[in-house]
Amino acid sequence: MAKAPKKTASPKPRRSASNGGETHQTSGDNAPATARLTTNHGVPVYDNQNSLRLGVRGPTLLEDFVLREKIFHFDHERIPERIVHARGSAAHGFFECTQAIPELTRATVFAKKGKRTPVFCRFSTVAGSKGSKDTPRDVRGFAVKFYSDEGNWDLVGNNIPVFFIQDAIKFPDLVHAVKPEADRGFPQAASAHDTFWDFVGLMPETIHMIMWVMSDRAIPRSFRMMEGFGVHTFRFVNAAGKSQFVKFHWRPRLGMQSTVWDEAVKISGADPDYHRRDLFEAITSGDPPEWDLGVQVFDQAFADALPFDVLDATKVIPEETLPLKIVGRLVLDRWPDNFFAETEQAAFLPSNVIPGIDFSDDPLLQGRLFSYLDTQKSRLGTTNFHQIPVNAPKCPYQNFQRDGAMQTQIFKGRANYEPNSLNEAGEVTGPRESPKAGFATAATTAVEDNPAPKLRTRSPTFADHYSQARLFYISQTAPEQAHIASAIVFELSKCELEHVRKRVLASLRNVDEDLAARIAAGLAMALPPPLPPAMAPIDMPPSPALSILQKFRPTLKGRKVGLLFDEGSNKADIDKLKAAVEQAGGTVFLVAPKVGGIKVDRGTLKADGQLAGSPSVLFDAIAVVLTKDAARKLSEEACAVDFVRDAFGHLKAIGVNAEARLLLEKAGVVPDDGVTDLGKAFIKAASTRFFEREPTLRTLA
Ligand code: HDE
Repeated sequence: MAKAPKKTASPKPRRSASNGGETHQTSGDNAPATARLTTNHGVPVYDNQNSLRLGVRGPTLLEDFVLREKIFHFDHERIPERIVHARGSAAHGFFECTQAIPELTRATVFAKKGKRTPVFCRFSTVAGSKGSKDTPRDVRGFAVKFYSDEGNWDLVGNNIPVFFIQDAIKFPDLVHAVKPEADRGFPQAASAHDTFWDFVGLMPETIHMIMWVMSDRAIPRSFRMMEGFGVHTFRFVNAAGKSQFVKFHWRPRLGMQSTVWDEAVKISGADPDYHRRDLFEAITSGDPPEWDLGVQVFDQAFADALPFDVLDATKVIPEETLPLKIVGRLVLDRWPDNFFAETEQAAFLPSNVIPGIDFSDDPLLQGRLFSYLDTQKSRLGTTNFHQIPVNAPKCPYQNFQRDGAMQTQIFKGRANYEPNSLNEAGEVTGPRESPKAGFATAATTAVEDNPAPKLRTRSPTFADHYSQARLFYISQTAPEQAHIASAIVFELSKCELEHVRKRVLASLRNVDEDLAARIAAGLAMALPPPLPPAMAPIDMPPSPALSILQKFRPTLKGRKVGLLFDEGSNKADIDKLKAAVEQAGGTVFLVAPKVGGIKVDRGTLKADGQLAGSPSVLFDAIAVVLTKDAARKLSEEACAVDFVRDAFGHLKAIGVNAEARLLLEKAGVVPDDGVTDLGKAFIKAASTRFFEREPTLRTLA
């Protein structure tokens, strides 16, 4: 029998004596070379605690190459953050084709039912810096890199299907307007300020996206509970070269869920990494999030019959007009090994398409095709960023591009040009073009067939700015409309310039008179005359698919219950509840005033989190299991009272044993359908939120 290979893991570091009492961990005399600390050039390091100095207390010597290399590398650890979408979290996984569509596209990703393609997916906020909170009101990026066997395809989308602007030339203005104001450097990760709303009022094309961003879609509960969209119209091209238009939609299997505004604000203090942690926990606990990929495929005749231009990224094609065809699923099941190397260095490029996928002439998309390649040079510092493992294709790739900073490939031979005939001398000759297998731009109308002048102009087919904003608003339920109105009141209330507020109000009158009136009332302002629209809006039948609540199916799957207990709590009740929640697909997080172990009625129970550090905003529902004494004691503790009051205020279910009701009274909870005992009723209640409670709690616009 073959001997088991020797373990090469580092032996336990040993502590050695030190002169100044500093801690030394050493690899041991017989340690394998892999256990030794070395410089970046492989020289074993003798002491990692002290720099080289003249005498015991003298000056440090310039010759200390160990110190200089370590500090040099550290000094340059940061790279420029992304100019937008700086804050992000990512995971590896796979895309599985669930319905082959070779008649629509030759993209091998969709070639065969069951075919799996590895992916890397990064979610992000847009406006905030890399270290900003996870839960501002903002659009979320939803970027997927498919490592296909014919190259990388990057679907660099958002969780909102439309965009603020129609032409790439306005992007720097939009981003300047939303980022912290230039003179004062605030607000961070927030659109609630003058410059953003100034831009909005002056650019009516933003108004449809504004409706979405002011809706609860912009304060998602989790990345796992967000939809995703390719936004632009793209093209599918099949093997015969036939091309059609396509729009891409990601649908979360857990359903779409959001927070409420007050909750999102408080989460950002309690856990600025809320979404990152949520994704990390789901993946590392073996509960990988999944999405279905739906496509809307249509031809030119269909596009021509629509009342808007499919090249205009501020428009959706309602699902009721063109239903989604589900063609695959995305599973994110592996957290990156190293955040910087993978998540931070990931470079997505909308220009990364593969045979079978092509662009439309959407002027926003066309601008993006330039921008992303360009930005990688300043962010990652080299044209060779594609060689970083997270960016490198997983299929073979070779060409005659050479050299450049940080070249890691060692090319053999002298064939660095083409055509060459070096093969005739028996030398390596290099790769060649593939007329059949290669990416060929879809044969759409050639310019020669359709002579057009060069123009710097906007198509009149882009002029309807309001119809779809109106469609979005009328498709929402009453609580969702109230949230949109209240969000706009909140944001405009943060604007100091009155004329900015007024112009936005004037624009909103074209969306919906009732909405504008509610916002004016919320601001205590008079309604100005409507802004003259470039094109009079048309009314369309509501599209329930645009609403979160109309699609919501109650579920405990992927949701977290915070269970508060204290000394003497009934362990059997806690165990029973935990089992019931887990059986329904949820998880329980135990909260107590102290974490080390608390005496309950039978034994000791350790909490997962301390009460002061685990407010109820971090959970989807709460349960409270207390003795009468503990309830009395906690009624005097602000964090315990807030735990209950916030859960109630954020429309969450509260399960409670009889003895703990005292705490609820102290928190001003008026029991309703969402306040239950610890039995089955709680499991049902914890699977949803209680929006009907809201009007009793706060004045919404
Ligand atoms: Fe981006 N965008 N964008 N964007 N975008 C970037 O690329 C840009 C737009 C989106 O997780 C940058 O590598 C321009 C629409 C995502 O790494 C930059 C325009 C949509 C991400 C850039 C747009 C997006 C970015 C910054 C107007 C939704 C993060 C760093 C034409 C469909 C990807 C980088 C990741 C990132 C430019 C508009 C989504 C500067 C010029 C529309 C998800 O190149």
